[in-house]
Parts: sequence; C-alpha cells; structure tokens
Amino acid sequence: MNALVQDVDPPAVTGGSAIGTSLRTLAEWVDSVAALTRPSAIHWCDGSDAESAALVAQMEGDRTLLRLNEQTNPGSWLHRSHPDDVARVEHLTYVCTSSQDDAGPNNHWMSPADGHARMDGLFDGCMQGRTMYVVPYCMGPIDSPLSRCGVEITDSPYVVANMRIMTRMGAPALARIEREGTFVRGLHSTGELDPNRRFIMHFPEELTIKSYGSGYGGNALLGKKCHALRIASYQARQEGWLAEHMLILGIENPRGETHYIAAAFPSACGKTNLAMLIPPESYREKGWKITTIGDDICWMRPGTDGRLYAINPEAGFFGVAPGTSAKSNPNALETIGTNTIFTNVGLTADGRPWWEGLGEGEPAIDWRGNDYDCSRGPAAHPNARFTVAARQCPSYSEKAEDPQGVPISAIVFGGRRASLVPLVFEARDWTHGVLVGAAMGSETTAAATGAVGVMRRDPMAMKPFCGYNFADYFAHWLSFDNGANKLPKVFHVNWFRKGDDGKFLWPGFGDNLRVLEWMIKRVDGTADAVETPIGALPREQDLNLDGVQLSDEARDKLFGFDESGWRAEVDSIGDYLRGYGPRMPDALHAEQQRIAAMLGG
Ligand code: GTP
Ligand code: SPV
Ligand code: MN
Repeated sequence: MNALVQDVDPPAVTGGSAIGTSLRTLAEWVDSVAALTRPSAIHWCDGSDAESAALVAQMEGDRTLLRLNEQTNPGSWLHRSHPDDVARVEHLTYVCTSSQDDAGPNNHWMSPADGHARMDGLFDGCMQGRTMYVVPYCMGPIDSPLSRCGVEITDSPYVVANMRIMTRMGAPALARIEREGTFVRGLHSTGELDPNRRFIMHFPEELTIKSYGSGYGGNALLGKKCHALRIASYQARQEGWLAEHMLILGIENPRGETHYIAAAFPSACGKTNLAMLIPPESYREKGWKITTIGDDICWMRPGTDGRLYAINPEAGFFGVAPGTSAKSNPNALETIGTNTIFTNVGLTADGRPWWEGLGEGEPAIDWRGNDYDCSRGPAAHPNARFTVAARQCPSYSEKAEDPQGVPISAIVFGGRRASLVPLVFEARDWTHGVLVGAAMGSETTAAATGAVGVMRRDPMAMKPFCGYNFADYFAHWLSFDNGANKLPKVFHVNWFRKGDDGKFLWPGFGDNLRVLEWMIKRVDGTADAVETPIGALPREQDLNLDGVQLSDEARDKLFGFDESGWRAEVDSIGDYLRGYGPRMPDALHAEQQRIAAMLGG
C-alpha cells in the first residue's frame, strides 16, 4: 500500500469490542488521533490472552522480543531498545499549564498552545503503515473508588505488552471508562527514536499526555509516571489526595499486628528492594513478616477515620535489574522467574538473562547484542529493567487488591547521601516532616539520562514527577494537618552513607528491617530516641543490632549528628526554599528557621 491510498482509506478496525466504544468523547478522540497520525489499522485492546499471544508472536517475528531459555525462564523475553533510548529524559519532559508559575521552577514549561503545536507536528502522519493500538487501562483495583482510568493510544506493541502487565488493561477498564465518562488521554508514538525529535509533554488542565520519540518505560508507558504521578498529582491537589513516588509495604510483628509504611526514595534508590524485603533469620524465627503492596507509586487520601488510606495504582513491577540477586532481593528473583519482559539485560551463552550483581552465570552477549567484552562496559545497561506482574511476587499482599486501600502508619523519606545524613531520624511533627521531605537530597542515578552521582534536591522523590509548582505541592502536603486527620509519623532514612574507604557503612537490604522495627515501635510509643535539632535519632541501643558487624566509624556516622555539617545543610535548604519565591509556604520557611536557630546558625 502506498501512503496516498492509506490517507484516503479508513483504517481497518479490530479488537475486543471491534467497533470501539459507545462513549462519544472517546470515539471522537480516537478518530481525531487517527486522522492526524494516519495508521493503516486501529486495534482496540481487550487485554485477553489471545490478543496478548498474537502480539507476542508478531513481536517475536520482527525481533522486537527475543525468546529467552524456555527451560530456565519460561514465558520470558528480552527486548533491546535503541541504545539512545534507555532511560527517562528529564530535559525533554514538559508540563504545559496556562500559567508558567503553575508548573513552577521544578518543571520545564511550554504554553499549552505551543506544546500541542509542537507535538501535533511530530505526530502528523507518524503511524502510516502501522497499527494504532487503543489501550484502555485502570490505575488501581478495578472496583476501587481511589482508582482512575486512562486510555493510551500507541503504535508500539512493546508498550501494549508492558501496559498489560503494569496496569489493569482492557475490557473491564473500558467498561469503567464508559460508566464514568472521564479518562486521562495519552497519545504515544515511538516515532523515529531520534533524541532530537523526542518530547514527553503533559497538559494537566486537559488531563492529556503526548509522548513522542521514545519507547522507554517512564517515557512511553503513559499510565505510570505520566498519568499516575504527573497528571494524578495535579488532580490530587484539586481533589484533596496525594499521588506519590512511594512504595507501600506491610510489616507484621510477632504479635500478628500489621502496620503499613509508605516510603519515597528517588529513582533507583531502593523502593523495590525495601518493598520486597525478607527479614534476617533471627527476625523470621520470631515471626516478623514483610508483605508487598507496591514498589513505586502510592495514591492516598484520608478515610472517614482521618487516617491516610493508600492504594498501589499499578499491577506490575518495572524494576531495576542490575544489583538484583538471590542475596539482595530473593523475592524479586523469584518473581521474575517466569512470564517476564527483560529490557536491555545481557545474555548467558545458554540464553538466560544476565546483569551485573546477579551473582551467578557469565555474560556472553551484552545489552546491545554484541559479544560481551568487559572493556566495552557492562553486559547489562545500568538501567536495564524487568516488567512482571505483581501477583507473581511471593510477598505480594492480597491487601493490594482491597478497594479501600491500607491505612498508613509511617511515611519514610530517603535518598542516596554518601555523607552527613545519619541512618534514620524522626520528624517532630507533620510540618517538620513536610520540610524533611521538601529538603530531600540524593545523588542522581542511571534511571534518567545525564550525569550519575551528582547531589541534587529531589523533594519527596518527586523532582521528575510533580505535575505542578513544588511550592503549591508543599502547601498541599501541609494542608493535611487540619486537626481532624490522624496523620502518620514521618521519618528519614539513608541506606547509602559511605565510609572514608568509599564503601557503604550499613549492610542494607534485609537488615533495613531493623530500622523499620524502630519506626513502628516509635509509632506504638515503645522505642526511645534522643532529640536533636534535626529530629529524634535512635541511639545504638535503641535499635536491634544483634548479629550486625559495624566498625567504630560506621557507628559514629550512622548514629551520630554532625552539628556543623547540618548547619551548612540547613542554610542550603533555606536557599532552596527561597528559590521558589513568594509561593513557598511561610510555615516551611519558619520551620527551616527554627532548626537553623536550634543549630545556632
Ligand atoms: P525506581 O524503579 O527507579 O523508582 O527505583 P527503586 O527505588 O525501586 O530502586 P531499587 O530498589 O530497584 O534499587 C536500585 C539500586 O539500589 C539497586 O542496584 C539495588 O541493589 C540498590 N539498593 C537497594 N536497596 C539498597 C540498600 O539497602 N543498600 C544498598 N547499598 N543498596 C541498595
Ligand atoms: C523511575 O525512574 O523512577 C522508574 C522507572 O520507576 S520509569 O518508569 O522509567 O520512570
Ligand atoms: Mn520510580
């Protein structure tokens, strides 16, 4: 078929409902996108096994997916992306609000008119000769009042396959959308995969996303960061809830009581690992247990009892492969044993997936598909990922499917801080907790393109994901302290403190439970701490450190409080807050000044 014929022929329509939708706004939008992008076929995704099998067969045929060793990795695939398309692109990610101030200094901004013009120029005719997939999805349990739906239109079968794992995708989502009449519109094309023709744009006032030129997770699976964080955070502010970059876990003590904890760490800073934590032997013997609700995104709102109730809007994990081993995260390793899509990992000679830190096997082929040669860099890309259904995780909790969500007892903020920041401290109250979140700093990782290991402020791990002005976001957080709500306690952790030899001082992973135990005992009022200007710190004897070997340097740095170092840090936090101008809430300035005064600054 030549392009001219395609331009005049209406595209063939296939899929579960074949005729599309009874919802006029959705049908009109799909028609208008087809008129712009000019696909040769339109497929409405129903999410069925048959549909998935056909898509996978097609992708195996054109080598979008390579079959892994069927004995060791049943139902699993390798996808190699374009080597220039391996991570989120923060410099090409925009929030297009009518007023630039509403997007804030934390976002790149374009006017909605300019944003649409730029994107529609890229989308013009971009699906010629290709199939356009219409992907209805629900973020959160299909029957939860906290869940929200969207429709992603994409020309990438790889995106469809990933969305089927990461969201509740297909017929039930379409039925909910038709009932509710509202949905987030996401338009995506992989385009030419040219980094110079790549943009991820958000129009929160129109609940619309347009993404062009990348097939990578956070840029292309629009239900995830684009909808569930950027658009949802904007909606959440208007509607009185929170959309956060947080894991959610359940921690059960030997008395059988379960507390739920939500924790915000920046990208590739330990959410998946903490969410799937396996307790140290001595804890397991006593009956401690961790269950997983979510590993990346948390939506929460006050319930009728004033507590915050949280759901995981996702149905799968899009996790970092490197560093995942039987030692560091056995639950993850078991989860990805079958039915997993691996992206940009290496291969062993017998066709098994391989990455740095796996701790077994040898790489034969690198992530680009070349023979492995250690002088040419790692076998797996540092941001290689796995996509897998959450239900396959041994620690996955049925509570993750509860439409009411789970009540949160503690909120934890944390980052990668080689120096200064101790292992754990507790905020005095909610306002102090919001400042602790707002002041978060972390070293950058391979999850986004650009330099790795550079310290930057990443408030509440939302720097790349907040769909509006951070000053308004902090004010929204502060507004939850209204006298009626029973808010969680707020903590800060740092698993990444380094010694003079450059090595991590804290064993991390399973041993992080020792810190979680202290937190829930603080919630229950049964653990001690010492008050300092930065918050309450445990002394060594306040944590269970039985069986943990720590050097004198480690004890000093993990549990100590460096007053002069913090004086400089708190000054720098003051500068950061002032950078937002008059929209920054006075309460945060006042809190920062209170701490500075306590430090004698
Ligand atoms: P995103 O999916 O990008 O949002 O990341 P995430 O926060 O889920 O990060 P993840 O748990 O995948 O961890 C990223 C890296 O940090 C992996 O290489 C882990 O091995 C490492 N890591 C996680 N927890 C710890 C810890 O307690 N200590 C140390 N030293 N490293 C850790
Ligand atoms: C992150 O970068 O925080 C991720 C991966 O969780 S992505 O979905 O690509 O954003
Ligand atoms: Mn993330």
